[in-house]
Amino acid sequence: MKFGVGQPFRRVEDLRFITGTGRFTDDIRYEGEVHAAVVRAPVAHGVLTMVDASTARAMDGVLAIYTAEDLAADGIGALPVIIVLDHVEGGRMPLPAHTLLASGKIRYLGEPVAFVVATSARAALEAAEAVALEIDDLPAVVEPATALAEGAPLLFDEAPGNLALHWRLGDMDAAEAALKASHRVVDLALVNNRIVVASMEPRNAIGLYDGETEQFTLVTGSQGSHMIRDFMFEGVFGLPPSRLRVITPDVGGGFGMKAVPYPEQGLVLYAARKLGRPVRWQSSRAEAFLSDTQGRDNHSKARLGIDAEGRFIALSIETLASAGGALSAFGVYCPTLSGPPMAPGVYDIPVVVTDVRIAYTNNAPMDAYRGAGRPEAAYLIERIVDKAARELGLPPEALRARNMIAPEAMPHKTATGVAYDSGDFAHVMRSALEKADWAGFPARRDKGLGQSGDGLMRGIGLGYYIERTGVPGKEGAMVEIGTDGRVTVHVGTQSTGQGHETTYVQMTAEALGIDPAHITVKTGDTDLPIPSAGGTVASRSMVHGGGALRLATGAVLAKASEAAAKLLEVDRRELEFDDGAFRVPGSNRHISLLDVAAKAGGLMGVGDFEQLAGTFPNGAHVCEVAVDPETGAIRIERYTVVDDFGRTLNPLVLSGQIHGGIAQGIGQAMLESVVYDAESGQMLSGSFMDYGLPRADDLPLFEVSTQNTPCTTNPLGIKGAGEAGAIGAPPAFVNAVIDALSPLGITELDMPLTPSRVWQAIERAKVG
Ligand code: SMO
Repeated sequence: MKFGVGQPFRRVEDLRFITGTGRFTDDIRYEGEVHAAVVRAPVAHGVLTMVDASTARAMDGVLAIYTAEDLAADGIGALPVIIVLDHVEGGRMPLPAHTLLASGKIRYLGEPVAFVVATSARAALEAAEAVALEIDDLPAVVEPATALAEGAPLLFDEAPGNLALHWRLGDMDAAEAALKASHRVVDLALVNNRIVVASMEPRNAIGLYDGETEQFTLVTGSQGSHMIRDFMFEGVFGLPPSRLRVITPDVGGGFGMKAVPYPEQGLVLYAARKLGRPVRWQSSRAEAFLSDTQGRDNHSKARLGIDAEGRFIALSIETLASAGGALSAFGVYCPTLSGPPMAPGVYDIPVVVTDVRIAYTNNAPMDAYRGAGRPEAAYLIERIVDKAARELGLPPEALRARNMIAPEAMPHKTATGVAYDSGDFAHVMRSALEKADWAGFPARRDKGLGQSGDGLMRGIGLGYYIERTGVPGKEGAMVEIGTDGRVTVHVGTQSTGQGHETTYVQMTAEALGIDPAHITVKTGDTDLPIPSAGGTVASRSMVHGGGALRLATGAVLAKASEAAAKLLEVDRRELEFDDGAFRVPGSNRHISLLDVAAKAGGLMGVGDFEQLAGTFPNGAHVCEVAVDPETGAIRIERYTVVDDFGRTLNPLVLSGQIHGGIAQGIGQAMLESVVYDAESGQMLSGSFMDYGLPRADDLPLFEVSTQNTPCTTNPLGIKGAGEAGAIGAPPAFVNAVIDALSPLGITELDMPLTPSRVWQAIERAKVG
């Protein structure tokens, strides 16, 4: 089989990952390096009256202890806020400074207060524990509704009423009028639960400073070295980006959480400059629970207006969301620019409005988590459509089919202003229903019933998602062919486990007709010779990076064909390129690309790509569950997905992405929940003993396939696939469980559907 695009080649990076020879930040050592530990706030809300480091400073091995005062004296600024929006009433949202260390006030549990550097990690930790904090406790608010309530304790003076942002997309009056004119209005209240990101590799950072050149280097696990560089120097150090090099080696999971800058990255650089030594910080799992950005936490009330023919005519959503106790870089992005535009999903709904209030709350800062706003949108529309079908007495697939945007209507501009370019939603849904044997489900449901039944309550659920990926932006790539026949591909996207090396190697091998074993992918370094780099977020890597690589291989071939024409003494237009060689048709004259490169002293081509519009992957998830009414435990018996990704580069890598996404989506829907004590703001779910991540035996085998409709806004025809699994899974799972429990009259249940929550709902339903 020829190695090329579309084929299920095994991941080239896995040999090093499964043999323990990957190179993560923690595998990198620098001579003379020292270790840092963070002193973190032990309370969620309080006035910080004193930081006493005198005992700690005198401890063995301690080199320095820095507080907010030290940073201020050295002119160190705050972390940048990238998404800044206006209130719907007018006026810019407040921008309270996200400083590297707390000063004056504590606003969330685990907030960094002081930074300890010592000769060993152990000495740093012990000294951190000896730093005494004096804090006058304040009552905490951990839910957006309580934070926004009259008289709630105030987090930031700049944000009256704890309101981070009041934002709206659409016209409330128009929606009210349309709802009033509706034949029927379906209501739904739901909570999209707050979850931790739980990357396998926790965050880390090593800071280096060269006193002679005054250059900084930051080694850190991130979703893009270039973006972290730009963030760090915008505000924090007040220096041009050229003064900082960021290196990101292998990374074990990011999911949005590692796309943003963190205090510790600035602190290791600061300490490295102060001490003239490399400074290393490595997060523990306990710190990750407290200080990594968390995801979701949307509390929504929605109404869907339907006409007498079962057509959707209006959707109105009111959401409360939280920003946490510090404003993260994209902190307000998910519930505003990202989620609400996707509120109508794959349905033609003429009037749509989303009104959102984002509150400052005494808990971890909020930011992107796999899907970043689109999972919230998909969950809401797919839950309310399912509820509507039940109320109307229609099969859920029939109500969906009746309202889906037709392929003939593409491109389609939604009421929320998003231009879907392509897709055949009804076809994809039918395909998924067939593969899932939807029609045969009633017989399977009956296995639970009667004398000989197993007593389990079975249900089947459908979730159709659409998301916007690869949002407009630039990306660069460079391809170099050495005189030794080695090909090096430089890209600015960052794999955190997705298998980018495989797909980029596959694309390059096909374009250049070169043995994949001769191709190396280089990424994760701001010194790479590429024109631009946006990192890996919003499922953009293949859309943008693939686009850039296509241009770069084209550029290298253009140069090579010129050189080949000279070597073969023919006009360049006469040459054909096939299977790695330039040939003169009708003769046996030819020269391989590698020979051309060797004779030309090496070749290189640069790709400077701009994606002008979004891509719209979409698909249907079908989930089948069995609920044990005695215990509330849920077993997933069958799981089927059909996706439209435009074009499949590598089906093996692709299904790996979908599997992982489903696991995260089901994790959120079935088990995961960050719980803060409502009064103290202490975290009650601060370890994997208390926070349920899904394990392999919680999940079934997934049946995953594609029905692709090429994307028209991307030259490769692809639609981003990285986040999709996590978007379709929660509604499919919850709809299945509610279907199972519907004989008891249960129509709403909030994630996570843990055994205790399900059991309680069953018991309540029995009584009620
Ligand atoms: S949640 Mo992603 O890295 O846009």
